[in-house]
Amino acid sequence: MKHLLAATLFLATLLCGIPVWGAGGIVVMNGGEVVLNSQAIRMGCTDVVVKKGGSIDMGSGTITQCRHFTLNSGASLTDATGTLSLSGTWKNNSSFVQGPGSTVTFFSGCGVSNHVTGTGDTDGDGVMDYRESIIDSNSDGLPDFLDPAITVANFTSPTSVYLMLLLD
Ligand SMILES: [Ca+2]
Ligand SMILES: [Ca+2]
Repeated sequence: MKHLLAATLFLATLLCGIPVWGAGGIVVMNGGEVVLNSQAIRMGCTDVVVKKGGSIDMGSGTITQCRHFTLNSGASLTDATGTLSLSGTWKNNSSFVQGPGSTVTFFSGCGVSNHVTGTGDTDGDGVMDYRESIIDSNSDGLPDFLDPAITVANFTSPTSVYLMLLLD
């Protein structure tokens, strides 16, 4: 059954050009769309990448066991009440802002560490994700990049490091 599903997806990919779904994870290309509705996808420690012009509509679905999750510039994510669980890097370079109904959580595993980067502003507080990082400054369980209550940048600019070295 798994082989049949994989073959079907591969054929669909060839015919439609979207999405690419295989051993390396899911890549949603320009013009591609993944609609989860209420479905659950277990990624098995592979990555999800949404490229410019691609989109994922989470609906009430779940994506679990994801390693890295990337939204390129111009990518689209509709989170609705969806749930995403990842162990590696959240990279949002798109205009995606998380809505009130969805959940993004991190777990340990897949041989990688939890990390946040990208110039997007996932919590919509005006501070880019890579500046807020995964630190939970107010210890409420939400990392700063998902916590609109925290607008403090945790990023140390290279200039500051350089000055510290000079003063040392
Ligand atoms: Ca932010
Ligand atoms: Ca927090």
